[in-house]
Amino acid sequence: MCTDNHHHHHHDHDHDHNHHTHSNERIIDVKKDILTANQSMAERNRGYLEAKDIYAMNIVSSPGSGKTTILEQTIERLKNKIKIAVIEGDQQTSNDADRIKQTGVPAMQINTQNGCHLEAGMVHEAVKQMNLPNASLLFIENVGNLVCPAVFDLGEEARVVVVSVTEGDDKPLKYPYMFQSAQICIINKIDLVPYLKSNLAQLKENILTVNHHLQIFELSAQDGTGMNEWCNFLIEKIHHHH
Ligand SMILES: Nc1nc2c(ncn2[C@@H]2O[C@H](COP(=O)(O)OP(=O)(O)OP(=O)(O)O)[C@@H](O)[C@H]2O)c(=O)[nH]1
Ligand SMILES: [Mg+2]
Repeated sequence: MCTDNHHHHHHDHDHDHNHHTHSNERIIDVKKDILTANQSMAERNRGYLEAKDIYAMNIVSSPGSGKTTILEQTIERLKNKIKIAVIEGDQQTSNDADRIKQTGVPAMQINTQNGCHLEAGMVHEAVKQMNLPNASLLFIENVGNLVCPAVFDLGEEARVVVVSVTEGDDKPLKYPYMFQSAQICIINKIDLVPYLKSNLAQLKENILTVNHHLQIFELSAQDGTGMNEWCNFLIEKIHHHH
């Protein structure tokens, strides 16, 4: 189920009371209910996480931009300094949770089946089952999708949008809602910039055009470029948070 929270409230009643109009209105009402229910569950998650002093990050991107690789590399560098756990969202397979477990930190896979995003209720169930330690860092890797996860709050403290340089520098302009809903942006795979026509400066300009508040990190999760800066930022965040 995908939806967006724009254009829901004011319908033009142009006296076109045919069947088509009615069923569309019903769909819009159902979508609004889903988002309202999600939002209240997200607030419950937020309260739970806050009480346990858990800093939760919702990692969103299109498929294959490198979310799991970034998490693997981040965990290797931070696991001896911070308590970390991961919730993995994908339509099918436990591949990503299995990859994270290799690093030695707890991971739980959520399969959304035909769903294209995680919802707060799914995270609620996972968090309860995982019995997370106090004062820890929780990464939630969302389903690879640059559209739907933008409107589903999971109760996270920060949202991180990952965009890799191979996706083309126009992606922030074409999918602005995701970039507008995030506070942090990771540009990944910068090791590939020399092989591409797309332009890193243009990508950054487009990111800031849609959301000039975004804090940008340039990474190569493959060769480690930028990882120190990213990890220092996380350590700082966690210490500030406690
Ligand atoms: N060259 C290069 N390849 C990378 C980098 N980061 C990830 N990759 C590769 O990109 C591919 C996808 O990486 P994943 O970490 O699985 O991406 P993901 O965003 O978790 O993918 P989904 O969960 O399926 O959406 C893999 O083949 C990685 O090895 C990078 O910084 N540079
Ligand atoms: Mg992944």
